[in-house]
Amino acid sequence: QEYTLIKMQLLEPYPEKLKFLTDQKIFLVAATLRPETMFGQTNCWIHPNIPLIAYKMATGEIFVSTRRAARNMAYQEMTAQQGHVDVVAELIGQDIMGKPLKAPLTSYEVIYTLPMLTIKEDKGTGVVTSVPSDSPDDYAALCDLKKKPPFRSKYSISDEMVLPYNPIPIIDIPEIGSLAAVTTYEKLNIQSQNDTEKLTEAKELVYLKGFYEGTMIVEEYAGQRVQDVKKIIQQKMVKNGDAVLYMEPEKKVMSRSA
Ligand code: ZZB
Repeated sequence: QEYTLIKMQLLEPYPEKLKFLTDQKIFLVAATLRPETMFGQTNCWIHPNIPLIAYKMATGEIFVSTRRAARNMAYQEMTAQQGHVDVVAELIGQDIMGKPLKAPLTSYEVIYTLPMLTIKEDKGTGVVTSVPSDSPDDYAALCDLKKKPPFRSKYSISDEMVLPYNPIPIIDIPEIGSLAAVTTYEKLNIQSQNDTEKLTEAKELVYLKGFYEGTMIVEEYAGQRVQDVKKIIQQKMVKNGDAVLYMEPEKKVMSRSA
C-alpha cells in the first residue's frame, strides 16, 4: 500500500515537550490515499492518548508520527541510518493538541491539531489530515467538536480552532454534489464519529464515485477528472517538499476492511 505523507508544519511557539527544538523544522506527517483532496484540509486529527515520537530525518527535518511508522520509514531510506530511528522526543497526542500548523494546498492559512477518537494506532502514521468535504469520518468528527463545547474543553480546544473552519468544496460528484461527505452524512442521518456502521456505508458511497466520477473544481485543476490529476498533484507536492511517499507493509492492506 503506497501512501502519500503530507508534511504539516508545526508553527512556533512549540509546545512544552518540543520547546528545545525551537528553530528546527518540525512536521506532523499524515498518511493519505487521497492527495488530490489536500485543497480541502481544515485541520489535523490526532488521538489524545496515542503515543507519538519526534525523530530526525536524513534531511535534518523533524517528523512526528507513531513509532511503528517511524520504523517503517527507517527502512525506506528516509532516516540517516538504515533501520535506525533517531528519536528526539516522546509524546502522546494531547501534548501537541490544539497547536497551529501550516499545511500544503489548503486555503486556510493556519489549521489546528484536534482530537479524533477513532484513529487507529496501527495504520498509517497515527496522524490524520482532515478533509470534511470528502471524508465522512472527518466531517462527523468536526461536527462533534462544533456541536459539543464540553468535548472541546475536555481536550483544551478553543472555539477559534474549530468554529471558523468549514468544509471546502473541491470535488464535484454527479448526483452527490460538491460536498459529498456532508451530503452523505445528512442523508444517512449520522450522529457522531462513533456511528461506525453508517460511516462505513457513507465511505463506500463516496469513495468509488469520487475516484471514478469526481471532477476537480479547485482553480488550477477545475474541470479535470480526479483519476487524471491524483498522481500529478501527488508528484507536485513531493517535488515542492510538501509530501513524501511511504509504503505500508502488506499485512496492513488486509486490515483495511477490518
Ligand atoms: C485524506 C482523505 C480525504 C482521506 C478523503 C479519505 C477521504 P483506507 O482507505 O481505509 O486505507 N486514515 C489514515 N490513517 C488513519 C488512521 N491511523 N486512523 C484512522 N484513519 C486514518 O483509509 C485511508 C484514509 O483513512 C486516509 O485517507 C486517511 O484519510 C484515513 F476525502 O486522508 B484520508 C471516503 C474517504 N475520503
